[in-house]
Order: sequence, then structure tokens, then C-alpha cells
Amino acid sequence: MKHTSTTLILGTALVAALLSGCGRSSSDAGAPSASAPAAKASEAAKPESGRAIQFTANDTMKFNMTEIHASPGEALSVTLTNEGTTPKFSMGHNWVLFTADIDLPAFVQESATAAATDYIPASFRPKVIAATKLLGPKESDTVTFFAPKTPGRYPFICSFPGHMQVGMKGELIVE
Ligand SMILES: [Cu+2]
Repeated sequence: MKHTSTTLILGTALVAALLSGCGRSSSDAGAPSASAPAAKASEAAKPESGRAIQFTANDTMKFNMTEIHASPGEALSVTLTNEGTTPKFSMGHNWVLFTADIDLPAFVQESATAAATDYIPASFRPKVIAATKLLGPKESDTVTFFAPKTPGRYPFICSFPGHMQVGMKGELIVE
């Protein structure tokens, strides 16, 4: 598992690709997965583009913003970039936005064992408005969605185990 500095970035990307490939093929090879169709069914219609919002995360386990604002039903395009250097298996980050009625303590408890689905348990998918992929170092992902039509405060977190508890959380305020 040692890389020279010249091959570190390529190696990390390769490992990430292999890991995600393994995850996919092992779930495909096993019993028919209930989570994939369920996740699709719960996804609402998506806009083709939206107002760009740039999030960053790093090895200090902080988002660059803990509060964002939107108007009801506004199309948003949220990008998360992991600027850290620690490998994904020990320091992955994602950005997960929930409905206002999410039971976060229950989510945190269940998500800790949901590594195979990027720490988003299938049972909580109906409460997820939008979520990026789980990102390793120097990776980036964009998710485009409509803000809720109902004004209110919608929590977002990083669902990697332990990260919400140390501050990787915030709110989308729809007003
Ligand atoms: Cu994180």
C-alpha cells in the first residue's frame, strides 16, 4: 500500500476507482439489490442546471459554509470538493441534504454501518433531498436539485462516521 510521491495521485485515484468498482460488482453479484430501485424511485424530478454553490471539505473535518440560502423551489447545483489528502476509507466526505423531518440521531446510528452505500442507509433515502458521492482526496462531485418549496430549515451533513458530530453540518434555509 505504499506509493512513491510521483504515483501517489494516480495510485489514489486508481484505488478509489477499484474500490468503487468492487463495491458495485459485489452488490450486483449478490442477491438482487433492493436499494438501487428504491433510491431511483424516491428521486424527484431534477433541473438540468441550477445556481452554483461551491462547498469544500478537508482533513480538518469542516465544511467551508454552515449555512446556505435559497428561494422556494429554486434550482441549485451544489458542488463538493474534498481538498484533503487523507485516503477516502479513513477521511471520505460527502454532502447530504435532508428533509426537515429527518431524525438525525437515528440516521447517524444507522449510517455508521452503511459503508457500502456511501454511509447513506437505503432506509433513509426517502429523507434525502440531494447527496453527492463520497469523495476521496482531490475528488469533486456536483448534485443538481430543486430546493424544497416549503420555507424552512433543511439540515445538511457529511455522513462519514463521526464527521457530523465534530461539525460537518449546516442548514439550507429556504425563505
Ligand atoms: Cu466528512
